[in-house]
Amino acid sequence: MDAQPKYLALVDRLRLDIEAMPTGSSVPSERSLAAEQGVSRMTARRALDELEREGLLRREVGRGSFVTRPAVSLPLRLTSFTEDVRARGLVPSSRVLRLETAAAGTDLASLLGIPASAPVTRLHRLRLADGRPMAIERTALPASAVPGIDEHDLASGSLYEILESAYGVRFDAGEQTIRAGIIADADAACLEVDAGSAALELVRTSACHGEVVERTVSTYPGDRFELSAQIEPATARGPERRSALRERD
Ligand code: 16G
Repeated sequence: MDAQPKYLALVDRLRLDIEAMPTGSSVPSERSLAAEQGVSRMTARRALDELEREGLLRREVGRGSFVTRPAVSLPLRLTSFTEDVRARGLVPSSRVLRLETAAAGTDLASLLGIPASAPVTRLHRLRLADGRPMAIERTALPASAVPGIDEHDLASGSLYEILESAYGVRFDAGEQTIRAGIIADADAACLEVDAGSAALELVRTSACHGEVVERTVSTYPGDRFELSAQIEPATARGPERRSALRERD
């Protein structure tokens, strides 16, 4: 007996194809899928139903099916920019745009869970991969958690590696929000995109032993990046699958 129903094997194959296709491309119809893949139309239909449920395709009556991307708030792994870029076989680097320590102020204080008068280190970096600008990251760190952070080499080093080796901070919890934005005038030249163009903003708050140590807003050019996630049936149990920010085709 097959361990996996036929339509699920087809879903796995199609998911890989669809993930490699640009948004809006057309997906083969039930009938051509059945013929191409040597399965029944019922199996092809169930596979398309499942992909639609996962948010990977949209069906339009009378027109066919088209590739979409799921637009939801996603659980992500607490990996660093450095790790993500290295995993793609590229060389990460940074340019420090701003580094200063000053009072948090009310908004940041409430996000970090500290008094408004408490000092916060603000670190703004242009992040590059193989010398190409990828994102601007604006990080705020409660200064009391990272005394002397500005003495570290933040231009060539990884913040997460420094936090771990020098301060014993290894993030064990975090929250991430993904939102649309606009590239500000001040960021346009650095990112080599037009001011006012679309941005993808990832806002991450990371904590270690219940204490927030980082809040970072990462601004990526919206026309070059997309967020892709492995998704599972609502009934799935076990560890979360991965999500990844990747360059668009
Ligand atoms: C990632 C994190 C960011 C963190 C940075 C550290 C996201 C959305 N954000 O970009 O919060 O500050 O990594 O990178 O993934 P680093 O260790 O390379 O300096």
